[in-house]
Amino acid sequence: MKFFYSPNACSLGIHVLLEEIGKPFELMRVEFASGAQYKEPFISLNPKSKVPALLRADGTLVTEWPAIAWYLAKSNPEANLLPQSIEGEIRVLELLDYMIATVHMRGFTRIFRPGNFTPTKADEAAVQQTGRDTVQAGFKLLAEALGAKAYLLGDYSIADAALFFLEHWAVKRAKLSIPPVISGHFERMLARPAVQRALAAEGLA
Ligand SMILES: N[C@@H](CCC(=O)N[C@@H](CS)C(=O)NCC(=O)O)C(=O)O
Repeated sequence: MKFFYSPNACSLGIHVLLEEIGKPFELMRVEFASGAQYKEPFISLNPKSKVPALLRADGTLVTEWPAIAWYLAKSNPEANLLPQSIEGEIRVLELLDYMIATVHMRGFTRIFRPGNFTPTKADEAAVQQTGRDTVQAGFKLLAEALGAKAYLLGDYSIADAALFFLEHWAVKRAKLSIPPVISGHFERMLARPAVQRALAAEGLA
């Protein structure tokens, strides 16, 4: 299996899940600095020009964070990365969609790539502020979802790996404050050997 990633991108969360599973995989770095995601050979493999992407042994590609995480959890049941009940599964899907489609794509992407949201340079600061507001509102809701539990669903699941990369971005990239219960979750994630291995492999430790 080949895992396409870029250091410090949202692929970090999938990297954590691959480390949790512990089976061999090949790390394929996509150099965003040189625009490799928009060039051959990557663009033929993934015309979406995005990471994460997972190339499986049968030659088929899986893209989109929630789909990759779901595939990894379902194909490695012994890793216990999903709740057993339908109720638990729909809550994971609900959280994943919110974290990726809203907090990442409508929040952090505005902060990191304001130029994607406006053609006018002078508007970029306002775009970034909207991004910060979206992220802060997101963490408030996620803090309520987490409550006093150690992990979002109680037991560790793929949803925690998504929350982890958002926390990492808030603290290390965007320098945003996060609610205390989210900080506690971040610390628990940082203590997991799989997280430490993923950070080290991406040069982020
Ligand atoms: N909807 C996609 C989003 C993936 C995404 O936005 N990835 C970013 C990195 S965090 C990317 O590859 N960006 C490259 C670019 O837009 O140039 C998913 O769920 O995987």
